[in-house]
Amino acid sequence: MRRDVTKYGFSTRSIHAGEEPDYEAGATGDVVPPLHLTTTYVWYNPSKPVSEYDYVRSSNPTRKAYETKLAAIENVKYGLAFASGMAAETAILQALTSSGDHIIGFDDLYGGTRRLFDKVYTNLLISYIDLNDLEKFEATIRPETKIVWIESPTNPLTKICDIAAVAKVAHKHGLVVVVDNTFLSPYFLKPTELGADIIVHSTTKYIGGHSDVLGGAVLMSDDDLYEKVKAIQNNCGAVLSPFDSYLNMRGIKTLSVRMEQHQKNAFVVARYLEGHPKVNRVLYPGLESHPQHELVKRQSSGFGGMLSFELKGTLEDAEKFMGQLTLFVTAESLGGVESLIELPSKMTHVHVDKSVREAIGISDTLIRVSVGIEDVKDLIADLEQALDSIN
Ligand code: P1T
Repeated sequence: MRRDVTKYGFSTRSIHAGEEPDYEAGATGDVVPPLHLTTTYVWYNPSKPVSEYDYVRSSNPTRKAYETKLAAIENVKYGLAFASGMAAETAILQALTSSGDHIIGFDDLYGGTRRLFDKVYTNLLISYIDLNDLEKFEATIRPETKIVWIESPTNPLTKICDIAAVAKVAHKHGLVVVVDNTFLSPYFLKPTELGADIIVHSTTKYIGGHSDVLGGAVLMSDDDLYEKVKAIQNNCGAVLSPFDSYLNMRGIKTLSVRMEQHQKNAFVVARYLEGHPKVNRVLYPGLESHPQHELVKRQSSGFGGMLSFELKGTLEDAEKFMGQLTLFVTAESLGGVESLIELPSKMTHVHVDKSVREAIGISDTLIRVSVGIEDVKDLIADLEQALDSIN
């Protein structure tokens, strides 16, 4: 190891952490580390492996490099890569809970996370509350409560959680604070610096960045938490493949420039929609009109590329508008270079009860946008012609 990357800034760490040019005499001199596809590793004899690696599920040089890079950009000690965001979430639940335990979740989590809690972990008790009500949060904690689960901004309402305030109460009661940092990415938000114990990512989104790699990650600095989640990673086996690890390492190298451009475009789109007479409200944390704009400014260095807006009219109007778009693609997921648009009430959050959706503000005409990094004038022109086409 010739260099200590911890002293460098975010972009430098994104590019160099976990990677070393190959200077060994007689070696290839690779600047970019090679992709190691082998599933198993040779031993000199049954008591002496040739290297630290024995079998790919336990560890692999490419995944290790990627996990090191992930940890470096989140400013934590350990990174663990999983086959999907849901696999990463499952590993946390497997590692830290047992039957009868209680979890408190922010009331607007990604629909798939709610489905995992409600439909798979039926042996756990789950309370969904507005975590900005700290008194209610503290009153909801019971002796069996193990975890508080946060997204900030939430998916799709872009609600912000005061992570430091929640962590302070949580730690008083011995809870583990989990923050899903998928939306802002480590470029804009460092949850552990605000008191979070564990960070979880759907790396399928901004980390990969090109809508072509499914993956998840769990990050932390605590040795005990690491050992527990690492044991689940190896024992249950939902690891990220070497090839996907390689692609995500490549994705991370441009994370900072992509996030800046996502945000720049999101501002233009949010302001355009906010001024449009056919739009009821726009939810983008960067807008002064966002109810928690001051909080998000205080705890993160940016606002990201995700926004939601509510169209005036009916579900049919929303569907007609989306059907008229030619550049925005109607699809689930987010965080790729291309702009995606979706209707949470019929797509990502369709399995959340309608009464729950309505109670928290996911109306039938709420549309979520993952603003890509195309030329923003093309995005605006597409929105304009589609808005013109509805009554
Ligand atoms: O899809 P997967 O990589 O398994 O990640 C699940 C997940 C976890 N956390 C958040 C905040 C997410 O947004 C997701 C996946 N979300 C979508 C597919 C979506 O369209 O919102």
